[in-house]
Amino acid sequence: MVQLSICNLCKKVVEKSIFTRSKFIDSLFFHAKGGCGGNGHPKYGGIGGRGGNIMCQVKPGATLESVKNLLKGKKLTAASGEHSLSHRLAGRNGEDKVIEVPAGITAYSDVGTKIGELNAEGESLIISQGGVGGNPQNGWLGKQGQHIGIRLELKLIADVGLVGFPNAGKSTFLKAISKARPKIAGYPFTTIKPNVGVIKYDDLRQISLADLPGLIEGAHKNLGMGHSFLRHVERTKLIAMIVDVNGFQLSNKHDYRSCVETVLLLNKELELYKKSLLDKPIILLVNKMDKEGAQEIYDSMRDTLHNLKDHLHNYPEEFRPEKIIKFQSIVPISAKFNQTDIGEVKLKIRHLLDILAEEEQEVVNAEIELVKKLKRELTEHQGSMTI
Ligand SMILES: Nc1nc2c(ncn2[C@@H]2O[C@H](COP(=O)(O)OP(=O)(O)OP(=O)(O)O)[C@@H](O)[C@H]2O)c(=O)[nH]1
Ligand SMILES: [Mg+2]
Repeated sequence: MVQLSICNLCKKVVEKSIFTRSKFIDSLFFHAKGGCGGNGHPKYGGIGGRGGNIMCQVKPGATLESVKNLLKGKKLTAASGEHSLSHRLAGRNGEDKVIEVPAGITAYSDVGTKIGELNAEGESLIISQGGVGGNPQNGWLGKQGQHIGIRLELKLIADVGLVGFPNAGKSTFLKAISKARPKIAGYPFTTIKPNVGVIKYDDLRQISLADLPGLIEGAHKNLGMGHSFLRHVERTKLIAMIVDVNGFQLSNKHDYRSCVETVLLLNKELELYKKSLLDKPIILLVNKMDKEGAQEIYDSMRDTLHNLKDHLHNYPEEFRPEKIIKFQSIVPISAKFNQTDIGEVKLKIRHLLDILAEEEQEVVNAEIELVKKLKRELTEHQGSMTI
């Protein structure tokens, strides 16, 4: 079992400081009620207006914080449909209520059913239906709108997700490779909310990179910041794991972990969160190579990092993941001091994403060919039937 011998008090302090400092919200729960349908007019056969729907729509700049401020803890209700009147038999529909949300939202009902996803600007989704207006089928009485508990979950949409223990240099790397200016400091949990930066290339190609709060051993047991931020890695195409060549120690109350051990433990935390994350291409960045003695340490573990599987037996049970990562690339870097290293990683990331895009295109092309073939066979079959 992967778990640090973290004392409860220490855990509480860590948790408290995270939640009191962090304003970032990546999930939100509220009640929504679609508008009531208007009544019909039995005498003249008039139909009541439909109640307004409640919908979410992607708007650049929107955040879940802005949604929370809009709701102020209240239930959201859309307008009722108009009754059918003798001078206007078709009652007007109630106005829809539109909540502006950031891209990357998944909406779930209170029983956990997925209602839908919103991933791009302009997309919208009805989360609570307005009631139908009164008509002959419902005895001319407008129906109540749908009353539902809604959970919105935000998953950042970035091409690359940075994963590592605290202090490994994730934010330093983000700063070096993009124009983002995240907070950097020599203590753990400096980053308490995800930051996204954009890597720009000379030919105007852009690749986005998300710097996530550090993981610690036992994140799957909700230690430190837990696994909650790993959800943002789910939508990335590539994972960049970053480790300190000198290893990691959360505090002097915790055990020291060597660089290879941190790699194995991160492998295990990713696996415990969601095994399928390990199907993504993953690169390993061994950071702080400018430090004294770093090259010797790197040389001594180089073979192990390239063939983790073959060296697993040298590590105790609690370090052994079931599915071991085979890194696409392992690059020693100094995120803080060596811009040449950063340039190399920049090219590698682009290259890997291009390969991935080509592979996806090949799958799409194969599917198109298959559909064409089936259509051809069907037409031939139909032809032979009519003879
Ligand atoms: N010598 C050296 N120090 C580095 C390098 N990269 C980062 N650091 C230092 O390591 C410390 C942690 O860097 P951060 O970038 O804040 O680390 P992080 O992984 O974002 O940490 P959290 O946000 O706490 O998870 C800072 O003091 C950095 O200056 C490097 O390449 N060489
Ligand atoms: Mg950071």
